[in-house]
Amino acid sequence: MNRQITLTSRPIGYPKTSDFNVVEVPIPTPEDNQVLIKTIYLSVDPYMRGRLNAVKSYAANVEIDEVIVGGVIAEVIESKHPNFEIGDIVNASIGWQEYGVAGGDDVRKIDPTIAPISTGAGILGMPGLTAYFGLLEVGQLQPLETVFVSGAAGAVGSVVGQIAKIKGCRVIGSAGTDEKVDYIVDELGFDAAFNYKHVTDYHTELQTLLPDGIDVYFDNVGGEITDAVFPNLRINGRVVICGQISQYNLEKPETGPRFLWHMITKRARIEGFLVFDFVDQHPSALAQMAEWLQQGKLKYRETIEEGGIESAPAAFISMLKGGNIGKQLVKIAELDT
Ligand code: NAP
Ligand code: FER
Repeated sequence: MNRQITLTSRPIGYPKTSDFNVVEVPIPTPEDNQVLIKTIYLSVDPYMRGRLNAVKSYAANVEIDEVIVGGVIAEVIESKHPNFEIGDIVNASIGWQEYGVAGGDDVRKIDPTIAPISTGAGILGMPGLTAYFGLLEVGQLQPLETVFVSGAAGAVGSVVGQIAKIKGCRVIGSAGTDEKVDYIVDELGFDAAFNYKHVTDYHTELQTLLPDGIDVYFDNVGGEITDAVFPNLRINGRVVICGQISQYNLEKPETGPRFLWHMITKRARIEGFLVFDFVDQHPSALAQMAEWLQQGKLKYRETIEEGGIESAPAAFISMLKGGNIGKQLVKIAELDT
């Protein structure tokens, strides 16, 4: 049998485990040009919170009793596609379930000799690519510039800071625990960091850590931290809107200070993006990231919930509340081969 996690009720505020249900269905059968895959790791990501709302966006929302959307790292256990064999490791979007079928064109093969396969959902997957394109393409980062990244100890933010260091930049980050702050400074080489739950005056903190201002702000969180960036931008500063996680679980939208005046005087630019905008360049970026990883220039951590498919809702909620360092995953099964 195949166990799946479905949506029982649309969350109000932070999701609760009772918003989800575990159901059992037969394992599906692949048709021509499809593969049957067995989930090894499930990825839980902030964007899934938006999919649980009734509001439709560029991607369809999850309906009540539907399987929760999401990416997995999986093993091919039956193939009706010429390019895949039993035992191949792939990245696919079958959602929160133990088994699924996918078209051969909709899955990406993972090379298990480069790094542990779990990295295909993290540093060598969607979050790593988000960091890469957000910083280098949207942010147009130049050598010797100064970077501030919020959400700096997470899957995306931890990679942003390290790429900025590879490019010879000064980088500071914010994160929600002292352990995370120590990790990004001591292990990842950030120049400085602060715990946003202990600091109250973000404006003064940013001024102290980057007295000459910020060239690129990589925004993962939004809210008050982001408000404090605008007065601290340098001339021609860039604000990259990657995520706004501080807003995802609010029951009532926030209105912040109106700081866009600073965009005028700083001739600054603000731009949002989606990692999928750069899909044509994903293969070359992944090759670059793999090289940096193998050279020891990029490091990563993962927070792995070992409780199987039933524990996916709890792992998701924990990630939304900051329980993870680096990429949050759920281990679903062992490899067969
Ligand atoms: P992540 O950072 O690994 O995990 C989420 C983190 O958000 C938590 O660990 C928590 O860390 C932090 N957080 C939660 N509530 C917060 C709040 N109120 N204020 C500040 N921080 C808060 O997740 P990720 O996968 O790397 O994603 C990071 C951001 O990038 C998210 O906003 C996500 O939506 C966005 N994203 C965008 C794209 C795109 O294509 N644009 C793609 C992937 C991800 P603390 O302990 O530090 O609070
Ligand atoms: C994300 C946040 C938001 C993300 C995608 C979105 C892939 C898109 C949201 C929408 O279209 O409503 O982290 O990651």
